[in-house]
Amino acid sequence: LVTDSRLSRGGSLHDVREALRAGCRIVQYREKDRDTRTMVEEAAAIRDLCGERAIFIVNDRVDVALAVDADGVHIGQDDMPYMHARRLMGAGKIIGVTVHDDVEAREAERLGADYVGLSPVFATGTKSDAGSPCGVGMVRLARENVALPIVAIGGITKGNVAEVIGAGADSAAAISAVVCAEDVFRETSEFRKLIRNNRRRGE
Ligand code: TZP
Ligand code: MG
Repeated sequence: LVTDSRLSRGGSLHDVREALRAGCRIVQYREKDRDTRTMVEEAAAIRDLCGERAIFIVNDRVDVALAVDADGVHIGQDDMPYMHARRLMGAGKIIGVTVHDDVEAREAERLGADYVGLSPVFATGTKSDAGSPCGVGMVRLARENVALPIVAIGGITKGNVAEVIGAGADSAAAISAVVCAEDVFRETSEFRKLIRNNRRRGE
């Protein structure tokens, strides 16, 4: 689950609670127009909800991730460069990097990233500067090129998640498909089932 209070119906804390109850294992706190104090307060609350049950990642903000002792941070190609983020976060924390193709994925792996977020796989209205969709073919190509976990993001729905996982993504991140749903618990449960049932086995 990636949070988005602008799209959420019941608020991000509600979304996280429901998603965790349905078995979501990774939560990313993503807010684009919050002041820093609010971000730290919300991130701390979500970190507490995640506890030992789920990995907690903060989007963009290394300072917020450090302030609340999150498990990691997610950085885009225009965010803090990987090496600086690593120096600040330390060796024990998770750093995920957004990539748009196999070349960027290989570079993220070379630098030492812990996972890549391949983005956007499909068209999305949630992130205006996401760029053009790379498609399921790029999931396959990235899979052939990196051993790192690949998280697919961008326009992921229950209708396409099986194909994305089947193409080699290790997991999928959804915003609108989950937080805009009437029942976040049910939606997350259904996503979980689709992901579990379509993982490539033994690869
Ligand atoms: N990064 C790449 S696409 C995207 C982000 C944060 C938005 C994904 O949102 P949705 O609603 O799941 O398409
Ligand atoms: Mg970013």
